[in-house]
Amino acid sequence: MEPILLYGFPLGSSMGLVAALEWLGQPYRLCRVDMLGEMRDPAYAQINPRHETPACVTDQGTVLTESMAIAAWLEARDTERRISFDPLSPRADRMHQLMAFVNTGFTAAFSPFWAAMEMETPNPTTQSALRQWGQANVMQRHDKLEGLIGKGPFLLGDRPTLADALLVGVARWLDFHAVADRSRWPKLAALRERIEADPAVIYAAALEKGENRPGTGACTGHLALNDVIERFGKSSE
Ligand SMILES: N[C@@H](CCC(=O)N[C@@H](CS)C(=O)NCC(=O)O)C(=O)O
Repeated sequence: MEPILLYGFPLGSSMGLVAALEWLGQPYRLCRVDMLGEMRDPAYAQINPRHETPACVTDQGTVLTESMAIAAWLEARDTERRISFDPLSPRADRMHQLMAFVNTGFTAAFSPFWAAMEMETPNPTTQSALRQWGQANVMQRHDKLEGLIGKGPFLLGDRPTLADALLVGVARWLDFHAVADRSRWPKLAALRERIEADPAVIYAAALEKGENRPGTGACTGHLALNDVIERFGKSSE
């Protein structure tokens, strides 16, 4: 069977993995998950007991969670090296390094903003402290990423890879939380503009918003979350 990527909306980090599947060009299916609703239902624990997206149902019908694990699964199947590099090459090492940076400190820096926004009983003092903490962290992680960006048009040279895919879903949180103007980091701003203008990213962002756009044709359709849970979910991990 074709793998199924469960991607979250609104503004999920998983949007970049949808773009990566388009770049990969192998048949896949999608399942759209409302992160503010159905992802919090007890039934979703059968897919991911941590109630997070992304998740992937592999071609073997097993559920794989965590962006890095899903990216590694895609990389292993990227025999034409469209979104990755020879695993024994220095460029593969560099790609993993950038992916790890994006998936850990860079992504985590935004957590206080999400926590402030999603407080069940909003407390302005706590929210302000969280935002202040988040602001310092996001700025610092952006400074570090700016320093890591090379001269090529994308993170690893002249074509987008899994590293760009992980970045594009998360980087836009800077604008959403109005942390700072993206022009403060010129290399990152130019990189984001390039990735965001990529047809696969435009396609993935449109799907996330519930719009229908033609992609490469690699996506053979969407499945309803209930069906995915029923067929592939398990009662405990
Ligand atoms: N470590 C996980 C984190 C995934 C993650 O944080 N996903 C967010 C959406 S981008 C989420 O599901 N958050 C839970 C929520 O919004 O309640 C991974 O890399 O896949």
